Amino acid sequence: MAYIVVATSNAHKVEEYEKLLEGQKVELKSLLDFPNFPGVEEDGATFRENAAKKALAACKYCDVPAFADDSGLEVEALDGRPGIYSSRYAPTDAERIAKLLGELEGVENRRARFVCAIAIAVNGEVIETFEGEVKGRIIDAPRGVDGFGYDPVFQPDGYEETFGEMAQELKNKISHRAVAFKLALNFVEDEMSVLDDDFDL
Ligand code: ITT
Repeated sequence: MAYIVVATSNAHKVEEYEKLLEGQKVELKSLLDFPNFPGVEEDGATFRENAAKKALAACKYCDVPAFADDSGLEVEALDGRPGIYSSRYAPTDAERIAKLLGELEGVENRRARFVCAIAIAVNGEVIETFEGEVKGRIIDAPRGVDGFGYDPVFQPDGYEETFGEMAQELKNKISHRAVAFKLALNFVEDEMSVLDDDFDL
């Protein structure tokens, strides 16, 4: 079966993409399957630029179609921080959450959004990028142990649960990643000719 590489070493992202790709005629591999992949410096100014860099590097290294996701949390009261620096904001998920709640202590405006940019690279070229978002708010103390990253403190609009409490199937319907991925999948289905003949998505 043809396979596609998602250019991430984040096992939680891989799990979400495996679910999002369920039922499609393609096998998903990730950089966890390519332990010697040299890595990419995420020095772009935007989610889209970083996603494009990651997708291109993986496509060239693995010699198959690849896509990458660069994602993060933008908090209104922090002028969009941590944004593209979400994974580098502090060393661990717990420290990132603690730092975020510390910065927001006493701050009334809790509005935030998750953003996900997905880039697709085929035959050594980035062919398209897509962006998805989910809006919500940052709560005062973590709730739930599911998901990853900032999930336990993010409550999406229209729901009582945080992403950390929500069933994965539901997060996978409404998340920034799900929205961007749907756009990417529609594009691939419409533009199948850009892919190899045996790439039967
Ligand atoms: P790769 O670059 O290998 O894909 P990464 O975790 O470093 O893995 P990013 O550079 O895209 O990925 O950083 C995304 C960070 O944003 C991630 O580490 C989380 O802290 C946060 N984030 C993104 N999507 C999230 C989600 O669905 N739930 C919670 N936090 C998320």
